[in-house]
Parts: sequence; structure tokens; C-alpha cells
Amino acid sequence: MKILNHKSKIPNLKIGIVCYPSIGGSGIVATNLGNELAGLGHQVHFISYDRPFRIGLKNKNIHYHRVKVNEYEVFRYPDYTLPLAEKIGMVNHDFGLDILHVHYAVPHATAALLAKNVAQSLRQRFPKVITTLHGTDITLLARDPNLDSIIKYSIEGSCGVTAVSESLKNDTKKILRISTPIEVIYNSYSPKSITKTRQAVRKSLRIKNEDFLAIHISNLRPVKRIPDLLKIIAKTGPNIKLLILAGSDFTPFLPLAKKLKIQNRIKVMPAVKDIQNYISAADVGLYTSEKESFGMGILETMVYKKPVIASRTGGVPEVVENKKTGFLVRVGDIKGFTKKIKQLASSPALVRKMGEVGFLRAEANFSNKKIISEYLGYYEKILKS
Ligand code: GMT
Repeated sequence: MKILNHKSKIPNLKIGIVCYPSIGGSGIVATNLGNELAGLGHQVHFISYDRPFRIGLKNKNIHYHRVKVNEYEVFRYPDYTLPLAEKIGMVNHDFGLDILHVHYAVPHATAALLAKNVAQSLRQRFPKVITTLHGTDITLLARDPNLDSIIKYSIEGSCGVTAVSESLKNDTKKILRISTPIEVIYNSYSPKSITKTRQAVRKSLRIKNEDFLAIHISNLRPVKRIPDLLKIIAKTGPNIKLLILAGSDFTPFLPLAKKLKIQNRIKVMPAVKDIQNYISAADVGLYTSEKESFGMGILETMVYKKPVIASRTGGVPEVVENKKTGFLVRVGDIKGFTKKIKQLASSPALVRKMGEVGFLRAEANFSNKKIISEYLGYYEKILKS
């Protein structure tokens, strides 16, 4: 067995990763983790209903297994949990997984536990199940009386549980009243090489060099409070523009943009892969979420040396240091956000300084190297337990 040189003595592992393939935080985190682990020599098996957005399929250690959902007439609603459990069982049978790392309690951890029961009934070996909580499964779904006991069961039945922030860990303990130990392992992101100049990107977006450009990266779900973003921009001057890297359709927000007469000051780019080029061409990150257990877009913005103005909610204060790497503002405080964006727009030196401090903070706390080695250490601990 080959021993890896990553401060960890664990041999090459066979790791199953169950995640959402869509352009959302959890899918991006899971894919990044899998890509990095494969780069270290581990065999990584992604299991999902579609190919994850940023999967590195060129690496021979990365494998993708599609879950096929059957739409039998007898079922009024197609079910995903059962075919997912079946696929997990098949992948484990064919490849003998050591770890099954599922991202999201429902339905992923639930399907993992079902697959484990089936394997045990067949006297087959089953990997250690590790569940990573990302936010919505706790802050939204766990409050739903139709789901809470299944979520609790799925978490308590896992061999190991991680959360992406202290805030999410505390919410999980409080909302679900569970005593299972939860390890906080933050999300990670390391800079990628920039392939287009700031001028070239701005030209393609028809944004002038002297414009102050705010950037927002998200899936535009209601929790992101997109109307707040638009109202903030509307309250600033004409040289302040907004670029949205959107993970879903922006059309529902167009009427508000028109009403606020800012449609010419907003640029929306869907499904962008080279986010580094766009963030580098911007001046500040703007994140107005109601709830956010971590805020991947925020971290990505900091990594490219941009200050961030964000809501003081959930795990965001663990990422953004108020007045040092940007500003934290009360959720929904349009005036407060506007004041901060205007302050930064009039102080290039402060933008540069906060951007630099943010980058150093991201590098020290949330680099791929640090976080992947924390995950490997955690795998090792769970494998030994
Ligand atoms: O809301 C999103 O951006 C998607 C969502 C998800 O589950 O994919 O994101 C959650 O997980 C991300 C990765 O760990 C975190 O960075 C986000 O803060 C979290 N979203 C919320 O808590 C609303």
C-alpha cells in the first residue's frame, strides 16, 4: 500500500462522495474536496444524479457514478433516496469503499444508512459513513416537523459528523437536541491562476475601468435576499455597478431591477467556471443573505484580495472579520450596506488594505492544504474508532 506524504500516515483510501451536482455551495465544497483527495492519490467515487459542476474528470483517480431515478407510474412522486441507496451499495460492492462521505443529512445520509442496513443484512462490509452538514439541512429543513426526526436519525447514525462552521455546529445541537460529537471543518478555497486581465473582463462586461464594481456569487435562492442587493445598488451613485455570477435564473428579479432603474448597472453571468477572472476584475464583494452557515462566495471573493460587505448572520462572522477584511452589517439593513459600499468606493487605499488582510486570513484559515489535511486527519480518526 502506498503511503501518502500529507502529514498523514493513512494509506490510499477508497472514498465515496455523495453530493448535489448543482452549482451550490455544498456541491462545490464536495467536488473540491474530492478533486484534492484524488490529487493526493486517493480513489474518489462521486455518486450523484448528475456530473458535479467542477469535477476534475481528467484525473484517473476520480470516478463518477450516476444515480438513475426511475419514474414508475405507480409512484406519484419519483423517489431519489432509494435509487441513491442502491447505487451506494453497488459502488461499495464493486470497489470496497473505506469511507462514504455524504454532504447533507437528507437525503444523502439517510440513503447511506439504508445502504448500510442492506449491506449488513447481506453480511457485506460497509464503509464508515461521515456526514458533512452545510446549512440548509439544519437551519431550514430541521425545523420542519415532517423531516426533523429523519434528519436527527441520519446524523446520529453516522460514524462521524462535521459542520462547516461553529455557528452551524451550535445550531445543529440546539435545533435537533443531539449530543453526537460534531467536528468543525471549515470550507476551503485556494486561488486559481488568472487567465484574463481586469481590463479584458471589464471590457467584455462593458464596465468602465473607473467604475466601482461590486460582485455577488450565489445560487440566488430566497435566503440570499437578492432584492436587497438591487436596492443597495439603487441607493448608490451611477458609477457603482453590480456583477452577479448566478447559479440560477435571474429573470424573476428583472422587474425589480427595471423598477429601480438599475438594469444598466447590473451584469449577470450564468454558470461561470473561471470565477477568478471576474472576482479579480471587481472591487468589493456584496452578500446580503438572511442565513449563511459559511458563505463560499464570500471566501472565494476574499481569496482574490477583495474586501467583503456581508450580513452578520450564521457562520459569516467566522469568515469575515468586521472592519479588518470588510464590514458586517445587520440582515436587511439596506442603509447600512449602502453606507459601507459608498465608504469603500471613495477609499481605494482601504479597499486594497482590507483585500490584502482578507487574503491573508483566507490563506491562514481556509486554504485547501489546511482543510484537506483536517479532513484526512478526521477520516483517520473515524477509521480507527
Ligand atoms: O445556499 C447556498 O449557497 C447553497 C448551500 C448548499 O447547501 O449547497 O450552501 C450551504 O453550504 C455552503 C457550503 O458549505 C455554505 O457555504 C453556505 O453558507 C450554505 N448556505 C446556507 O447556509 C444558506
